[in-house]
Amino acid sequence: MVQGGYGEKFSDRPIMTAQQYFLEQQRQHFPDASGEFSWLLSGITLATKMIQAKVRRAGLVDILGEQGAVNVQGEEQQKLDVYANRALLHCLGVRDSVGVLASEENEEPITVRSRSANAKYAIVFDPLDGSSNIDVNVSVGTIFSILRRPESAPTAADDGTSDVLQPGTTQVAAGYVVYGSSTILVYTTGQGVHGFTLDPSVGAYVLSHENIRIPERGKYYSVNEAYQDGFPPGYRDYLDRLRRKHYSSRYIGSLVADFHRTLLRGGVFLYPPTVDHPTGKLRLLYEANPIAFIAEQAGGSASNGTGRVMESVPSSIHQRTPLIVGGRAEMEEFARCVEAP
Ligand code: P6P
Repeated sequence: MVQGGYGEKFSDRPIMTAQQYFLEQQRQHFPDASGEFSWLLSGITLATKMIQAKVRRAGLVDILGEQGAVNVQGEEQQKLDVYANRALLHCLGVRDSVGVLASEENEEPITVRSRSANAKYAIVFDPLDGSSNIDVNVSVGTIFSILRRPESAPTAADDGTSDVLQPGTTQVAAGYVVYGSSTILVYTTGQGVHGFTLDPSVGAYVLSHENIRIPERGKYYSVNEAYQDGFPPGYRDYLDRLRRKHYSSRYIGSLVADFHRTLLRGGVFLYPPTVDHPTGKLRLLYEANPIAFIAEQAGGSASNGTGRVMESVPSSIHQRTPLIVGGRAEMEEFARCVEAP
């Protein structure tokens, strides 16, 4: 057995980087593809490597604290938010296959190319979700969703909005990067869910979690219990049932971190309607839909409280939604408690 450079024994399987895996998947499932999609995904891996380098040094350089500006959400922009947004806009904007970019940090979408033959894709992203946790060293994340631009000719006033206002069922790919104890990229193109851990010593994302499946039943529920009194009755009944089944509670307050644990360990994450956010707090296009696509591809499901969240037809880019996402058993119980008429 060859002694591995990681001080462990190499398995017979070669070390597979994310770039190799993208190409392998493309050869296997899209043999006629031109490689432009894999090239597009490499824009995300590059940008997130740049972001993680800043996140890892946030305490050492003057990048902590607030930028002073206020973003479209009315939230104090953390300096890392601004950096992360610029990194993604730059790295994706130079990919010829990208036509439109829409970010949580920008009020309107940015059309980087007209609907030329090449600029087929629109990408929606949250550059640094959970950024209010940055200064206290809690995991944060980048979330992205890739859509194919409609074939129809754009209207004269088209500002890219029609490219991105599509239901989650039309996503061609989705994923997130969680900047935690390690930096992990999790993505799907509809061919299962796969995870890659960044090896900073070589600067490559290496396949570490192939074909992730969310456990049929977990032992955690994840919700901000401070808002419980404002949840609709069915939600309170649902949570009581889980408690009676001896579920434990885990809540980080960073969507990517809370979902990543749910994906790997099972259970359920909820952000229900609350008094302050009667239509939910999380964003449909660049938080709920990509997370839902991954959950469904991993054998779980995701609801907006009345049905499949990916079937929601968006009416605005920064639209909010309730999100309940988890393993089969927890989501069937939720459907009985809340969705059932
Ligand atoms: P609350 C972070 O600000 C975020 O957008 C998500 O990452 C997270 O799940 C949610 O808000 C936490 O919200 O109201 O529980 O602090």
